[in-house]
Amino acid sequence: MSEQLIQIEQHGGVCLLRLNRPEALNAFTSALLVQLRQALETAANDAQTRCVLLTGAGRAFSAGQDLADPHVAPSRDPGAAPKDIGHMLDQYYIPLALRLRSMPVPVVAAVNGVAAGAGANLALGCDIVLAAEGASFIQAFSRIGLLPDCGGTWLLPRLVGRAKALELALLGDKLKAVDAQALGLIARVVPDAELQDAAMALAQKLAGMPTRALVETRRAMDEALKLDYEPALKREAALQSQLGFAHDYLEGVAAFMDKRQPEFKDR
Ligand code: T3D
Repeated sequence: MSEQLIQIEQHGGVCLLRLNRPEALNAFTSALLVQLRQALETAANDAQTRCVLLTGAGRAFSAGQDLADPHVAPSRDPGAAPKDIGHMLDQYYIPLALRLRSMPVPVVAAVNGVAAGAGANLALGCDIVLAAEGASFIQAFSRIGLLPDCGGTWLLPRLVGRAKALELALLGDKLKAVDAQALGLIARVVPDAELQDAAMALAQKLAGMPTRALVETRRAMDEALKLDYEPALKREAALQSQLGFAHDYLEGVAAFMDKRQPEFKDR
């Protein structure tokens, strides 16, 4: 049987996915990337799952691409043909980044330690990012002669503006979680010992909310980034129109009027 590189736990409506190569700071091998993609696909197709929570085992979230992986690491043999990193991105990382961004449920990242390179940017692509006080973010790419991938060039300027994005990307310095929050790169920071409980409480809260409305909110915001004001207003109206015909809107209003807790069902 192949090694379990993603631990999967179901907690009610929350599917917890834990990157599980702690001895290598959860660095991504192709096997880990495949298992993560499969786990996300399973969660996406599981009607019980209403929120995904992504975290790392051990002291790191992820150190990014495994630089010891012979499939991607440059060979030291002077006669060896160079490897095409773009191919690795096309094959593994782009589908993964797109899958995370298009999940039919909200995705929370609980960054438990260092998140470097692809590890940082896959976390930053999640819907809500929580980090432990001791966690950090490193755009490690420039340190090894690369540029930020896994959405880094798209996400960073949008999250923190061009000036800070370029500073983070060019220098590749370690950014503490509190500083990441102050910049607007991540949503929340909690004491180390409280991260897992805080992240699970947040994920459970999201799991009890109207999933479809949450996912359409993500979609509307991502689309609005590419639109002018008026087209964005019209796009909101089109998506709102669909939500207005769905069960959860009727239920939300009825529960409000009846002064009871709503039971949301749409996904
Ligand atoms: O290549 C492609 O396909 C393109 C895709 C690129 C995407 C990317 O992610 S590029 C960026 C790759 N990541 C990095 O460059 C980060 C490299 N790691 C570090 O800079 C540091 O390890 C950390 C800052 C993340 C943590 O530092 P520290 O001091 O807490 O831990 P450490 O001692 O450096 O690492 C602990 C172990 O994990 C160590 O192994 P050992 O000596 O105990 O046997 C170290 O070699 C290993 N490790 C850490 N990061 C990686 C790694 N092994 C393989 N790949 C890694 N990325």
